[in-house]
Amino acid sequence: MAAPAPVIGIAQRVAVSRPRPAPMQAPGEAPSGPGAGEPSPAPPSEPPSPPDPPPPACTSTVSSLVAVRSLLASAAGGEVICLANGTYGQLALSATPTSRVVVRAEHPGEATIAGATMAGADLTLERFAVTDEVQVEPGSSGMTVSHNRITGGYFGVEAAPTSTTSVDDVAIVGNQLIGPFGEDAIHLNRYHDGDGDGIGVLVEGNEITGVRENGNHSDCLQTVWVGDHLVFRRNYLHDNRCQGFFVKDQASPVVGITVVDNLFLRNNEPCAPEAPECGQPAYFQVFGPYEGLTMRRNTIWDGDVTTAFQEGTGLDTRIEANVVNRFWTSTDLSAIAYVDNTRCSRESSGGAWPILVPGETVDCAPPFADPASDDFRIPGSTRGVDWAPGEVHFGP
Ligand SMILES: [Ca+2]
Ligand SMILES: [Ca+2]
Repeated sequence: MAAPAPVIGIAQRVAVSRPRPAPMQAPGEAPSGPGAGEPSPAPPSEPPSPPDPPPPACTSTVSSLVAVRSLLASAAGGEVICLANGTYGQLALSATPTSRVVVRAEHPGEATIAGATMAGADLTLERFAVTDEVQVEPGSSGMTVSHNRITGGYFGVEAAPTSTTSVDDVAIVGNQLIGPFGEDAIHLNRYHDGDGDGIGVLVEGNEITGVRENGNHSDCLQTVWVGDHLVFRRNYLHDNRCQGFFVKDQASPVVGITVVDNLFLRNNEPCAPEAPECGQPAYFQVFGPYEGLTMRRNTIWDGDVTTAFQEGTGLDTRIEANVVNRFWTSTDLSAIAYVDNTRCSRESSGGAWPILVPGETVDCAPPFADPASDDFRIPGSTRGVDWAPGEVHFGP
């Protein structure tokens, strides 16, 4: 097969285009990070995929944003406020009900909003067609963005516009995010597990496509400025030119990164017209320091796709049962647990992999079930994704 493209462009990429509170360190100038710890025992298996139940029944149906806001202002908790078919402006939600309030399209995908803001606590935005950014506000908690089709905005979903204030327990679940966006499909800052359930932000079951580098560092998922308990699972990224899963610029370790059962396919869309020489981003790119990183059963394949580790690692790092075309590191991963992975190439450039790589299979053409339909399961294998996109409902 053709030699992989050099990764130098990846190492030189920076994180954000918005104002930055701390100076960037050029790659290579940063300390190499703390030593890695002892490999941990295998974690328990993940819970099964949540089903996509029918939307909750409407308790009220209205046909204006003013009416939505009015109902929300007087909500006692537990309401499901539905918006009738139509095209509306930006939906600004702000409330702290005593229990969750859902605001959704009465008919999935048939109410279009020009973006949304979400402030307060325990609100769900569900089943809309969304043409501009969904912004979860700093200081909020328990916000859920669920089963929308988001097709515009500087960011598709931003949670949150802050480098300091935490945003607690956000869930971004089941959405379609279809680029191009001004920058990223999902942009996370300062996520935090406020309720102690082990999840600071949940990004699950989303389809992300059409994100192409346009010179603004166009990522499918970007997270910077430290957070804790990032959970990214069962997402379907395809036909992009993005950094797909990207963690960087933390002044202290991110505690808890769980990346499980995601399917990353094809990252070779053309550069956006605004940036014709944009280079080839890594589809999976994690910078240290962090503690408690689990990368398990991801499939990252098809085309020029790179899984890169840089600038340190940390305690309790486990890379297990993935099917990855190309692993690459510029940092010392020699003390991590790396077990039972299938890979085509595994490279280092100034970094190191463990001496012992139990269960590693070298295979540049694994017997995927049906690549033509993006079914990249390997029959009979416990490596890589255990689902296929055709079985999953994304969006409204
Ligand atoms: Ca939580
Ligand atoms: Ca970005």
